[in-house]
Amino acid sequence: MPRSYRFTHAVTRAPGAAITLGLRDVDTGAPDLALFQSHHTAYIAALRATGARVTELPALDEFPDGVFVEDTALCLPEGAIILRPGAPSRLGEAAAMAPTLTRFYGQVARIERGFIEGGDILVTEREILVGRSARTEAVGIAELTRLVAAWGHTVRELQTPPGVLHFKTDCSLLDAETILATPRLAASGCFADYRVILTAEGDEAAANSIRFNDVVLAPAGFPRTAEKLSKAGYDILEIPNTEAAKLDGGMSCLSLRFTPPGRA
Ligand code: CIR
Repeated sequence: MPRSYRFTHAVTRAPGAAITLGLRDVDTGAPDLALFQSHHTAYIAALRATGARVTELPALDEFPDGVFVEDTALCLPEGAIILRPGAPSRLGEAAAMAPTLTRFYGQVARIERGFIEGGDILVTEREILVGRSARTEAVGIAELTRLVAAWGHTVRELQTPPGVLHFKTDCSLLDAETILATPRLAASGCFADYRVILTAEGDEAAANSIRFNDVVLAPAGFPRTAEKLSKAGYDILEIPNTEAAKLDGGMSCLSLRFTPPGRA
């Protein structure tokens, strides 16, 4: 059973009124809360349709980007690690996630030094790829490497392309051997040992998709990339993402995906 994309559980956090204040690289207007909520509901329904048991956490007024739970923790089969987001306004989100993961894992490990966000971490079947970025630095990656080594995982440190928020803004795992990537990230050669499917021209924003059990959740609005994936044999579920996209968020950011120990 591939542990890098077969999961029993997911955790999400509702978008709250503060979402209009969320971080963004380029301001294309504030997200509309009601529309964001309806997209989020569709996203959760899609996760449930894959067989996930979804824990829906309430919005946190003090954290405008709290809906992007992926950045707060890394969940592996052996344990969960509370991360240290590099955006100062997001640091406290990680501590807020700890009680929920403690419930599933019994105890959790923590990054104590440096910064590292979940969006920069791609777990494949054989390794953990981490991109250095404006949010993820060497000290944080070294901390992660030490913690996961105890569980038998190896970390490969890479570079998130300049100007790109997170490593996974530009790539996703499709199966044990296959990665969906933008041409600009694939050109770095970092996926030389994998089969790579490139996003269609102009579809960079489709690269952040997620494989969860038998389906790939992909942002709606990128028919050419969706068709490439369908032709390659993947079962695609398209989820509207216009509001999260205004805050540089996509499919992976909106959930933590895992199988608690003892349930594999
Ligand atoms: C941020 O800038 O932190 C949020 N507005 C978006 C976070 C997206 N998270 C992710 O890609 N894992």
